[in-house]
Amino acid sequence: MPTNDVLRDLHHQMVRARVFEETIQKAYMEGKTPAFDIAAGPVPGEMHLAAGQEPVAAGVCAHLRPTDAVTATHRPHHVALAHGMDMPRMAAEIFGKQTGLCHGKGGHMHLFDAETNFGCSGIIGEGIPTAVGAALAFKKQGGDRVAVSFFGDGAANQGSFHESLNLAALWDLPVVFVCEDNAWAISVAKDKSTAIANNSDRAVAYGIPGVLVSDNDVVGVYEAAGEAVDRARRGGGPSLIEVKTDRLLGHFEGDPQLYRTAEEMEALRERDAITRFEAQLAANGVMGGDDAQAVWAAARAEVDAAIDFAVSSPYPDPASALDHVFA
Ligand SMILES: Cc1ncc(C[n+]2csc(CCOP(=O)(O)OP(=O)(O)O)c2C)c(N)n1
Repeated sequence: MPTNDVLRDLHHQMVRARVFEETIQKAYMEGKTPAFDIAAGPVPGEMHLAAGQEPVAAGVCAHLRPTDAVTATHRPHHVALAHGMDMPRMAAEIFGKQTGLCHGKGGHMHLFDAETNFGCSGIIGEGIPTAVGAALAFKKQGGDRVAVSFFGDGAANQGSFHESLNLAALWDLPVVFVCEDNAWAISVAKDKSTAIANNSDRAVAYGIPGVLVSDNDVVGVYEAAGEAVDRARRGGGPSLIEVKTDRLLGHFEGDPQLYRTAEEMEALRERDAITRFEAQLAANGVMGGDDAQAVWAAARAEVDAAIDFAVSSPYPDPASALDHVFA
């Protein structure tokens, strides 16, 4: 069982990610209604939020150092924050501002941060071989850095998943594969696209450990990831972890979600991982209700400051449009 300090830290990380997502959701919807106009408002383009999936990011990243490499997906905010990305520069990137991590040219799906060795992509399955490449470099350099790839259950049906696991196992690389199984790939239910129930079972095909965390429980993720990251650091090779998690919101903001019933959505909200964890912390005397409220208030202040920084930052100079662009 993690120490009380670790438990409080896991809670803090989940709360700040949730508050960030809720705040971005509001900013994103500004000016986009009544007829949904994806190009309108202060944050144009698509927006994929990860509310509900915080346990995966918090539980895994608690074991990482900024020198470890992390790749994530088109739904990257919870992972980026848990891995230590600077929140104001991340918010500025999402708002397309000059002060953003990529000077506003990447947007919310393309957050790159050399300081925390973080990258993500709108291309499904892209981050999996990229993490394997980082792990290969770490192994050749010596030392104990590890790479972690977060990806969705839909991505696990891409060839890049299988090719990556094969090479990582063959070369015994320090990499941890983390599948965030939220049961959906856009509007396609996992059981309509995937031959087996648990992607963790696919580890057997590559002779590596496969661990299933079946209930979106941050402590379960923390423990599974602790073992996998430790194994990778000690030269014990790759592992695959699958977490059954929950996507509380649509695939993208503006998604009418006609493929999910109101009852299903309500059931998801009722089993919200943060609320459940808070009840558990209170029952075990780790954190009372007032302490939890103080964490939410501090997260709101942190997120508001980051959004203010983003909103008040300038847009990039149009003359710089071709800077940092490779062709
Ligand atoms: C190579 C590629 N194919 C298709 C798409 C379109 N697409 C965007 S998100 C998505 C579903 C991804 O599902 P999953 O990997 O489960 O992640 P989740 O959205 O559930 O987090 C698809 C097919 C894409 N972006 N890239």
